[in-house]
Amino acid sequence: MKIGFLAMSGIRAHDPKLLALGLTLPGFVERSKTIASLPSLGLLYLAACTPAGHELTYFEAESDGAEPAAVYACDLVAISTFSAQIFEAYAIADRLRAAGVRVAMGGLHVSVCPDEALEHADYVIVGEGENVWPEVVRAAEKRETKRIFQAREFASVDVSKLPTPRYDLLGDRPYNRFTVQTTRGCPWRCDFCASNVMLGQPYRKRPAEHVVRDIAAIQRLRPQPFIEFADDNTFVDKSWGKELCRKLEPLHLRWFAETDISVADDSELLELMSKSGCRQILIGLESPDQSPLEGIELRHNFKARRASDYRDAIREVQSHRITVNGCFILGLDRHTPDIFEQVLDFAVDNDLFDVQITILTAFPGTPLYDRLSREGRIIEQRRWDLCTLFDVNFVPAGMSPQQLREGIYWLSERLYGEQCTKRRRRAFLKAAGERPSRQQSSGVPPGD
Ligand code: B12
Repeated sequence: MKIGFLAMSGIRAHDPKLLALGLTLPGFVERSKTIASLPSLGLLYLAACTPAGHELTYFEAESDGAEPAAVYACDLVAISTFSAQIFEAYAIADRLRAAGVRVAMGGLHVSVCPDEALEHADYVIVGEGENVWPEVVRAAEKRETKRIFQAREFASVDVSKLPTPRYDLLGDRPYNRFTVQTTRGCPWRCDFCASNVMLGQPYRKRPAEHVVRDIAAIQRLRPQPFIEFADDNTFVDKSWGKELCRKLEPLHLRWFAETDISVADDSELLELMSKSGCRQILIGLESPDQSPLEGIELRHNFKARRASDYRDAIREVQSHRITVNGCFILGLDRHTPDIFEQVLDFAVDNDLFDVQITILTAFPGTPLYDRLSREGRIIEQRRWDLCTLFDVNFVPAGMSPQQLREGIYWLSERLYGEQCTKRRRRAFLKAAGERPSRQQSSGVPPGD
């Protein structure tokens, strides 16, 4: 069969004012460009797990939700989508099926809404795809009827046996970064986190040599790639993290990872990260002070316990020539309209190199979604297209939806304006020894 792998690309946001701001503020625009064009790692894994004897092609739908014409030549198309573009993905699936192409859909959204997806696809896959996908291909070959495949009915995915994703299928598309996974999962089950819905699984680490093997496959395509570790929390296990960094060092990479504040506890790890090419870590700080963080995790209360360390931790990480991208979620239950100014002050006072502000979002399948639904606080039910992190679709506890919107406009204009961006970065660039001709482009981590 001809099998197509179709990723939904681009960043989504509906709020017109925020979109307009995004088009004008330098920090915002650069960051969006950097991340908007990452390939779908999930699909590259599926391609690697496809039984032999099929012709495989990787496609991307455009940001306007249009599919490339060539995808209609496929017998089977695997679509991967998050919630924000699910309706665009369903429309594509409908068009493909009307043209006689069989469609399989998987990923985080359809894993929690499989019945909804089955109205648009022949095969819907719930959970991690690697061990299920060969069975889906066989079903499509035999033209079996529509059905839902549950990953839990197959062997669970052993991350120490994952194949190298089929990066070769990406051809010479102009990606500015490539994703590699080193771990799956996160021990801190935050109630808003949409990744957790996939994970009845514990936190899993891949063997460091397999990560190196996968990066070598990327380097065969692009000699000097910028690697984005597509993990939820890379450095939970510090000694494994050190082993990974030691193995990365000879590769002369530049890389980015998402992790938690505890990396700052281990200066040996930070030094190894820096030496092996770590340019930036993204940390979900969520709120500058402890109180709004109380209870946001289902267990551990990690972030609330560590909030008082945030300032020192940022300084410590950035002193190792690694920039911090501090993420804040606006609209947490204990946030009042003061929060916008608090975030601005925190970012400036602590020289945060990059800052990501997003709106609290109730993704389907999350404990947050259930709670807000129960409390009657979801404004429009099943508006998955508003799950962009930039649109308000709930009634905050400490302000009105309009105050939340206005607050994020106010904060975006200040945080991402040229003056403030320069000011936040000044200390890092100075400490980095005035060497940053490559580092000064706004919004992009040094070296990018
Ligand atoms: C890297 C990343 C991105 C990248 C790349 C996205 C891409 N094209 O794949 C970029 C920066 C572009 C991005 C953008 C966005 N992201 Co993002 N991103 C991630 C991150 C950190 C890792 C994703 C990843 O590579 N995972 C590794 C792969 C191997 O896992 P996977 O994709 O889930 O695939 C597995 C299974 O889901 C399944 N599967 C997936 N698809 C299919 C299809 C078939 C047919 C089958 C059989 C199986 C299958 O099998 C795969 C292998 O096991 C996640 C966090 C996370 N842990 O998922 C957030 C995350 C996916 N992003 C999220 C969001 C909200 C967004 C945005 C909507 C934000 C915005 N405002 O635009 C955008 C839009 C996404 C887009 N247009 O593609 C949310 C999604 C929640 C949701 N339910 O929608 C997440 C979960 C973050 C979070 N914790 O909230 N993102």
